[in-house]
Amino acid sequence: MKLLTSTILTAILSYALPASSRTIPITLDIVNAQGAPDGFKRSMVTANGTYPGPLLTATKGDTLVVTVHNKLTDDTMRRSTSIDFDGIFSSTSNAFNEGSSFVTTCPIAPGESYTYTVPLIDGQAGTFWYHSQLSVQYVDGLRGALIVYDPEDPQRHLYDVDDENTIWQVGDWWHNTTLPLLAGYVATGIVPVSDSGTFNGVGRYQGGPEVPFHVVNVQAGKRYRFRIINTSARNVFTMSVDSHNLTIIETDGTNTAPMTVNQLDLLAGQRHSVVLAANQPVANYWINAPFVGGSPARNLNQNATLSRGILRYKGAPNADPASPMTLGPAEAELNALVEANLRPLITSPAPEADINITLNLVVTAGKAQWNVNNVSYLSPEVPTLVKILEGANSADDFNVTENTFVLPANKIVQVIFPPSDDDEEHPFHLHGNNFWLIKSNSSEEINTANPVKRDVAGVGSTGTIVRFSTANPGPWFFHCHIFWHLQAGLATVMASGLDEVRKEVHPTSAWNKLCPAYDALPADEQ
Ligand SMILES: *C1O[C@H](CO)[C@@H](O)[C@H](O)[C@H]1NC(C)=O
Ligand SMILES: *[C@@H]1O[C@H](CO)[C@@H](O)[C@H](O)[C@H]1NC(C)=O
Ligand SMILES: *[C@@H]1O[C@H](CO)[C@@H](O)[C@H](O)[C@H]1NC(C)=O
Ligand SMILES: *[C@@H]1O[C@H](CO)[C@@H](O)[C@H](O)[C@H]1NC(C)=O
Ligand SMILES: *[C@@H]1O[C@H](CO)[C@@H](O)[C@H](O)[C@H]1NC(C)=O
Ligand SMILES: *[C@@H]1O[C@H](CO)[C@@H](O)[C@H](O)[C@H]1NC(C)=O
Ligand SMILES: *[C@@H]1O[C@H](CO)[C@@H](O)[C@H](O)[C@H]1NC(C)=O
Ligand SMILES: *[C@@H]1O[C@H](CO)[C@@H](O)[C@H](O)[C@H]1NC(C)=O
Ligand SMILES: *[C@@H]1O[C@H](CO)[C@@H](O)[C@H](O)[C@H]1NC(C)=O
Ligand SMILES: [Cu+2]
Repeated sequence: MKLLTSTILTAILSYALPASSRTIPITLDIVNAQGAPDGFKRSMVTANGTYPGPLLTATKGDTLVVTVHNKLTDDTMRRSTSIDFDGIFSSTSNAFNEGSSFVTTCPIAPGESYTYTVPLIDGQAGTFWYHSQLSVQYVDGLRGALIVYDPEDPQRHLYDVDDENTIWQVGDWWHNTTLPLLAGYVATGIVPVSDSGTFNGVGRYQGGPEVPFHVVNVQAGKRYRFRIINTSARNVFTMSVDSHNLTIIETDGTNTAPMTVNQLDLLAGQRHSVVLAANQPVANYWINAPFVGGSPARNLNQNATLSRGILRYKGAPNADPASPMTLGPAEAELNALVEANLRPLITSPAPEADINITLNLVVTAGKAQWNVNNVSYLSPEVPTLVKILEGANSADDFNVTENTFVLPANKIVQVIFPPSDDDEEHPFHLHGNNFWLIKSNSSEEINTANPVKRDVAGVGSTGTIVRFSTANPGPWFFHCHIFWHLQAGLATVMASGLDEVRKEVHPTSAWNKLCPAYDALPADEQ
């Protein structure tokens, strides 16, 4: 009888779902694998043995059901794991599947499995990615693209091709594994400087073997939607393609009014879709992806000029471009993206703020320690969400080092980052939501009328202001996407609507088992 009832209920529920809504089952085996993305062989943490991991695709409105099997064994890197689907909105009720270690979940212990059910809500579509959200583990390779296609894309007429071959993932790469690198950072206060940059998983370092560059094939006369994802953990990449313009149409999952540039910067975690018209003579062209991040003098393997790919027209020889490798357009021809000039395709004015929060980012000199308002974030042992479900109700219910801001539901929160005196931009990323970027570091102007909405924005020397809504309550991690800085404390938790969270979040028994399993692990398996 019970079975019958639930069968009928399932039938009714599926009938009520919109026709486009499908369930996408995905399996990811998290394994250590030997690889040499830039020609230097090392052990990595990967999804299914590759760097980047397998491409995940879905259509607007689908539900991803991602089963992760943790098969990690190499103890020079973290052995537990947790997956964040970066940029994907999370409803309050699904906060426990959001993947942020010690904020919304405990990590998955080695030998264990967990299934993340991730419904794509609010008509969200665009360019996203997934990565480990446990310490700096994604530096070891666990990163990959997640594309959500929109069959009703309002900008579909602007391009002809958008498929698995039009994704560009740039990332920084280190020869050593993260536990020794992190120990070096803690001992010296100097963020490890990357050995190389990779373009779709391949790169070169100074003096290393001539690993073939990734080739992007195009056909003259066609227009391509390239989806660029900065999967780096530190470096800022500057993208350009010799002799071609790039028309930006998407920023972090938000459609933008087309804007043509010939160079754009992406901070760690940021994404852009650009349209490239293959309107030049049939030939090979350099795709330039140089990066900056720390002093190259600290790592003589590094040569940012070697971070690149090849755009090959059909009919062109199987060879490197004849032109020299440059860092991008010459000064006189430069038409670079200014973030503050981006406009959403559909105007979305920022509502007036109900609450102001000022966040001051300050490094402790000579130490691997970053502070937000004098507090260096330390992951709690009991995840924030568990504390809330157990009754935590105010900031006093969290240790000061959890840097947790308790906020009411259904308000507009304005976060003001005063100008920093650091020469590195900190890409601040909000989980589960996005924000109106009303003041970009690239401009002095405050724009509440038609700001772009995105989920990662750089905080730098001119100051940054964002506004977000707490209509979707939850404990949402808000942190620097330079994961070395995050690990050194550059993070906060924006915990809104705690009563709503208690009402709406009903975790599964599989999720409830994650913490006891993780807590029981010896230190080297955590
Ligand atoms: C933003 O801030 C960074 C770091 O503080 C600075 O180096 C950079 O030039 C600024 N960006 C722009 C476009 O002004
Ligand atoms: C990952 O590997 C597993 C095991 O081979 C396979 O079943 C799964 O389909 C792969 N996942 C993706 C996304 O390719
Ligand atoms: C990694 O770091 C350890 C500890 O500092 C060092 O002994 C080892 O040589 C390094 N390996 C590489 C490949 O840099
Ligand atoms: C990726 O982000 C990092 C860190 O913010 C940055 O140093 C690097 O230049 C970015 N890459 C691109 C292609 O913009
Ligand atoms: C790129 O855009 C500039 C300015 O809009 C234009 O002058 C130039 O002809 C374009 N170049 C190509 C290759 O389309
Ligand atoms: C970096 O690589 C480029 C291209 O091979 C080369 O021209 C340049 O000399 C290299 N830089 C250094 C510092 O060796
Ligand atoms: C927030 O700060 C801005 C700028 O200082 C100020 O104009 C505004 O009145 C403040 N809003 C609230 C709700 O405190
Ligand atoms: C940070 O600490 C310093 C020195 O203790 C103090 O002067 C300052 O007011 C504090 N700032 C904040 C935002 O709490
Ligand atoms: C709680 O915060 C204090 C500083 O106020 C810190 O020393 C301590 O390590 C924190 N405890 C935990 C469990 O995070
Ligand atoms: Cu940072």
